Amino acid sequence: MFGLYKKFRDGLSKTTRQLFGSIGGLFSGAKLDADSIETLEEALYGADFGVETTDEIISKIKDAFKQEKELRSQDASAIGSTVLRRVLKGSEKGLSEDGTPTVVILLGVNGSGKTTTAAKIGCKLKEDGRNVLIAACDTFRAAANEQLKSWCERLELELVTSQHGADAAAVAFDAWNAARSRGKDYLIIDTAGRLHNKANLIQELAKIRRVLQKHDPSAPHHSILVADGSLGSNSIEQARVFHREFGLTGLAVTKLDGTSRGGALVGIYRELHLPVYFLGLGEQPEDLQPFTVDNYVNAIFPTEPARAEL
Ligand SMILES: Nc1nc2c(ncn2[C@@H]2O[C@H](COP(=O)(O)OP(=O)(O)OP(=O)(O)O)[C@@H](O)[C@H]2O)c(=O)[nH]1
Ligand SMILES: [Mg+2]
Repeated sequence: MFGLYKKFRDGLSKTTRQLFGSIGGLFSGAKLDADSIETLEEALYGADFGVETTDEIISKIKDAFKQEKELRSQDASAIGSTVLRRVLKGSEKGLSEDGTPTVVILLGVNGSGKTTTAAKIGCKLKEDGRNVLIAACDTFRAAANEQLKSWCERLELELVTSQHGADAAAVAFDAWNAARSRGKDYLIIDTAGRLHNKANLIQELAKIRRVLQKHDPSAPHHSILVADGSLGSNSIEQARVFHREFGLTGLAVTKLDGTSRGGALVGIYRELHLPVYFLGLGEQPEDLQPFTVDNYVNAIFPTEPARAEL
């Protein structure tokens, strides 16, 4: 379990450094003063935790500071941890088996990590003993099929390929049939991030959903927005649009290893109540990890030196 936590800690270390690096480190014993509390406030904004959560954390730190002048950065971390745990209550979500097959569709803007996340999720499910079929429904980008194919070869996953320019919904329809007839537990659908324009993309996604529902009215069972974590507050806007247009069941937040803005999922959860399935903490298959509040909060606001090691 500690190994898994280490992945979160390493993957989110840029965010934690952003928060505590500017106020003298986390377990250095440095005392907080009005200036360092202000610096921490700016850092929380900078890490995209959002106004409400930042205000809550900072006002609790200020209250504690008034009562006890000896406040240290680890006390601030403990306060951050308590607030974040409360805010994120209920935000974990897994890929429950809800259909035969369970249909998982990955959506998101260009470059957010959909294709690699589809392969990584497939790999995870396979390791858990599930039968998985992946469908290449990004028929717009010329190289998309090849990219997914090479991932699936590497991870030994079954794939339904598509021709460049084919009707993505028809590919999804056939892929569902293939998954059903081959007795697959999960069908994972990769989609395009960009078409000629946004309206086209939304229409194509809606059509994919319609044809899947001809097979199974309850599909897709998991509609996951793959959001690039380094885009910070932009990802909130993406979540709003995709949720309004498609109806999401949750998020996978990628590329957290490359950013100090690891807080955006908190704002998305607060506003849209969209839970989080996975975090992307690096480029390797094992760097995609199921989201847990414990690991996320402990990595960002460590409360014991053994957990920090930064
Ligand atoms: N460092 C890091 N890189 C990631 C992560 N997730 C995805 N990437 C990289 O992001 C890049 C884009 O990923 P793709 O999976 O191709 O993104 P996409 O959403 O399918 O892109 P389009 O098909 O063009 O819309 C690739 O180089 C991935 O390796 C992550 O968690 N960490
Ligand atoms: Mg792709």
